Amino acid sequence: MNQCRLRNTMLFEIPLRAHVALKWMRHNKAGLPIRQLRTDSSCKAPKAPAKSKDADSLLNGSNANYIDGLYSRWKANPKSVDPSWDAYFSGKPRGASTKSTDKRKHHRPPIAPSPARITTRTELPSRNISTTNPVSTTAAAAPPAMDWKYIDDHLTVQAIIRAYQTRGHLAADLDPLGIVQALGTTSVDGARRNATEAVLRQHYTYVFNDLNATFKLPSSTMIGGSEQFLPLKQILDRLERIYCGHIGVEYMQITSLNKTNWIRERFEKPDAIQFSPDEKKLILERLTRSTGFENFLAKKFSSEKRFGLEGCDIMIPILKEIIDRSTSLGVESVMIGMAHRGRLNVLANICRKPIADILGQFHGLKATDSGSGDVKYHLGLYMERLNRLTNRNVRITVVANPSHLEHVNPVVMGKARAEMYQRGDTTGSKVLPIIIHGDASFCGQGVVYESLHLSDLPNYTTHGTIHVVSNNQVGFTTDPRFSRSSRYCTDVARVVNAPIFHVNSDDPEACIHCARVSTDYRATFHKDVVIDIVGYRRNGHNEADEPMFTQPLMYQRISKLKTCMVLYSEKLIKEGVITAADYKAMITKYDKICEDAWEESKKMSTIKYSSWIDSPWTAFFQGRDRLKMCPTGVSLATLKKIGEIYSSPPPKEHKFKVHKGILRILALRRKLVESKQADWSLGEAFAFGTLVKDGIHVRLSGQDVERGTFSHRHHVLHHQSRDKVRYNSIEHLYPDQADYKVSNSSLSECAVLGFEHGYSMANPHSVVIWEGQFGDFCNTAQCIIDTFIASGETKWVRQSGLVMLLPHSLEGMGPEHSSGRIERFLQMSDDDPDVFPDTCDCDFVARQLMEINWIVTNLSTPANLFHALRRQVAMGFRKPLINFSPKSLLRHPLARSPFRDFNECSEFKRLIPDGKTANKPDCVTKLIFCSGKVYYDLFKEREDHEQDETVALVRIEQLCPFPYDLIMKELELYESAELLWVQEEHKNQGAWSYVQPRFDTALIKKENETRCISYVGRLPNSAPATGNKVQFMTEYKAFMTDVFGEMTEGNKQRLESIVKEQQAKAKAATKAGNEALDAAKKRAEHSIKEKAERTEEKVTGAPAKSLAYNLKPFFLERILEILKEYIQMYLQYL
Ligand SMILES: Cc1ncc(C[n+]2csc(CCOP(=O)(O)OP(=O)(O)O)c2C)c(N)n1
Repeated sequence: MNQCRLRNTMLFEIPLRAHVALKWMRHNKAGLPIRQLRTDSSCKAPKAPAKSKDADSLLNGSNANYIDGLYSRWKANPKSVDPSWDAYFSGKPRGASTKSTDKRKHHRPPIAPSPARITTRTELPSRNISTTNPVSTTAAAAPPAMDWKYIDDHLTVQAIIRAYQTRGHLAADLDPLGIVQALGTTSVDGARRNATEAVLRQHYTYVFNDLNATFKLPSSTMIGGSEQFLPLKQILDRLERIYCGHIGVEYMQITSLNKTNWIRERFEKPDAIQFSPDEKKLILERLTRSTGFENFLAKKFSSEKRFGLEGCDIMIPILKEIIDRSTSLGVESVMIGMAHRGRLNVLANICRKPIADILGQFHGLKATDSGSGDVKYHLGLYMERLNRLTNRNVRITVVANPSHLEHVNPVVMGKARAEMYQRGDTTGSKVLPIIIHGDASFCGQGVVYESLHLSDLPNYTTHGTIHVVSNNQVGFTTDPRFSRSSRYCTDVARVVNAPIFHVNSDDPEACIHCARVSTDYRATFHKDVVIDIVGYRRNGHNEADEPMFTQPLMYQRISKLKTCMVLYSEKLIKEGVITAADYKAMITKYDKICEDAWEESKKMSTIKYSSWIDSPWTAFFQGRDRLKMCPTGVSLATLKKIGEIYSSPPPKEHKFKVHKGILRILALRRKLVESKQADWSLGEAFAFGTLVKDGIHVRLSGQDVERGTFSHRHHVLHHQSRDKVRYNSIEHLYPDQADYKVSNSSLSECAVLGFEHGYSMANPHSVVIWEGQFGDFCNTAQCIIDTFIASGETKWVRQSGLVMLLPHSLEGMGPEHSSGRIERFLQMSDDDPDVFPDTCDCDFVARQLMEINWIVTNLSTPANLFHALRRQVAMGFRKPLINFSPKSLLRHPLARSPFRDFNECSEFKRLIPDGKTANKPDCVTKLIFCSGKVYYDLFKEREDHEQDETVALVRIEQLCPFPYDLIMKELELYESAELLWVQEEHKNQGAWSYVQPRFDTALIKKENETRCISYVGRLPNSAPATGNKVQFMTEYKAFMTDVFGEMTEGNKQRLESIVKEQQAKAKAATKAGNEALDAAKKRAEHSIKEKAERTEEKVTGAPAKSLAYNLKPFFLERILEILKEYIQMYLQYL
């Protein structure tokens, strides 16, 4: 093909007549032009154009190809070709008869001198410009019809090729039921073809007059293999076979030419799909296992739910092929996510879980370990095994999943990503995620779209996931036409430019070819790819369902269909690849394996949930005392070192231009470090810094987390004049530290939280944190919270130390920026409110944490955040931590912790007693329990109400598990005080409904106790908060009055005078600032003027006004900024 192109280029400057001469020379076989024009094996000469009988026609043989090229060039730019060709193509008459009206007759341009005679440009034929006006062109001057047709025909053939490539899949024979499209309904050339005019989009009939006409194949197709020219019939036949056969190749939406060419090659090249007899036998063998397994289960448990794969049995050989091929390409770990359909088959035939163990799940046996377990088609699995074909070890994981379809997708991706991180696999060549989807759920569930959007993000990519759709053309009882608006169930994958291979499940070889191409595509381009196995569901949704109720016609057809295994065995027998006896032997062999397993399973009397675990963490648990907690405090030197780096701009050698505002923040941080105080940001940084110092990988992900929604974090600094240059001080604390990865995520809660949950499952020696923008938005990830985080350990005996940070507090920001819904998390906590635990147990704290499903905290100090985060890896087990983070507290002057609260003697405080009242408990008349930010409101109001000695404020930092032991101490200390629970959340929200019964349990436990706890706070409401500021303040005042009573007159006056004093101070500060500003302005102006005059006079000797005028705004601006900062700081400290 290239040779032909070269030839055209080389001939390009030869004028028309010279070309005629060249044609003659070709017959004489002499010189360079002869070689260029000679037909060789790789570039066969085409036949003459269909209707031309004229042996001398310019448009026959290889000339046509040459003229094709010339014509294209001319079309783009008429001046790029020799003027004689210009005249020819534009139909300008030059000596030829202008009277000819015979459109079929070739219009020959005038004979020019032979190339040997053309020596100078002046000898070229002159152009007759006067007759070229297109409007006045007579019929005789019109382009010769025969030539135009030839060109048009070529262009048409090219368009047909393109149409097949782009839309051929629409007419592919994909449906084994034959319901979706009827075959050969329309033909474009009289032959039976699938590609209807609707696919080709045009009436191309005129080109089909002669199917033997030969056409030059464009470079955009590979259907010719090494051939450059093909007769039209062959072109159509090949295109039909490739694009409208059993595979629908949907790839032309991909924007990368490299990728489309790569795919084209894998489907278009002649003999692209080839299988040796051994390979065919292997496919049949695997099909036999797949079908045999379902048949066996159907025989033994006819009405038991198993969500059989029948109708899509080819999925097992497809998965096998992907795994074999990937393993041979270097993959060491395969991570599978899938729903119910065919899951048991995957466990048996892909993971090779002993069939007896699977059958044991049907026997209804008692479990010997704790947890509530899950149905058999949700369980996870982890197997290390030798791949016999590649002789390599491969780890196969099937991630446990809930019924909630598709929600396992991001979990699988996150787990795969984490495993890649652990293995140092930066390209995804060692870890392969495979996600199996149902057709209805793939297009119906939003999480699919959200997860696909993670596929190419730098901190979330798995470097390609292979998606396999088990498309049985029905979702439970709903037909696709009622369940989706897109043509294909896979259309959602087009958004990430994934190639999609639709394939008829009854053609095993086509299916395996798609598996091969998909595996190689992922290995080559590290991108997502989709295989859509179009099959059917032989039974109802589950084995007890009657499908004829809702899909009668479909099921009448299905009942007449032979299984794929039978069809393929017949094919192979016919081809002579196997004999009928071989086939029978295959079936018998697998049947025996199942029967033996059945006998084995009968011996089982119990089952173990823990033998169905997808992340066993064996090394982590081995020899570990789970109740032993490591200390979380650190040395002062460590704090100082981290604090110093965290509060410094990037070192000078980085030449990093930092934003002025950031420099101010760093300076404030530095002051805090110097005064040995930590605000929220420092507390968090101390946690991350000390964790990475200890070799613990920390990952913080969520929307805008790099800066922090409330602009308090600023972990990633951005160079102010260079794009993509960033600096993160926590990455540069210690030379041998672990990785700290902070990453802004896509705007998704569900997929990102799922992803991080999956990430946390891979390695217990990491702290993985997801932060919600506002806690309110975590409910769009409710499914992940409910089905994975809250209950994952109980159902699947596997642990996760994921941390969720949910900004929460009522601050007048409206109903949807106020609540992380504490009540929901507490309601899902699995401790019994009526059982008082054994608080005398010396391991009480650790045991309580170990036995709960998750930890819920509402912290009020930076030091407690530090200890809580560090405790996540100090525990001998892993537990999810749900922490409700502050908003205004991030900068609250009281919400600071001294460094001593982080030191080696310090630890996490589950409850913070009142330091003020503890010495004189007898004076206390009210004991207030609260949690989170409301403490600071209460603290201020208590002061304002002058009740510092009579009201005790106790903060419950860890709501769940409930700190019974510490609560008891408080109850005992303030024995005669009234008990109140005060919260800012509405009564039906917040922690009240969780703490109330637990307080009751504690009070019942206490001897001679007659008190009970009362609620003070907002009234019940369906919304989490009001959106009206006035109402917000009214509510606030009302509930504070409920706590502390009306203020006395004296108090009111005292407060008013304090407020007035503060206002006066602020006014004075502003005035002083303004005066200072004016004075500075004047001084600056004066000095600038003087300086400028001196400079300009020195330089030019000219009057200095202009320079001073230019410098003035710059200096003034700077001075103004400094003063503003000064005033702001002053006001802040007032
Ligand atoms: C999120 C969610 N909604 C509804 C269901 C109930 N449900 C279970 S299977 C199913 C049909 C799924 O169809 P499809 O995705 O095509 O998979 P198939 O069962 O046909 O293999 C439905 C609606 C569910 N499990 N999860």
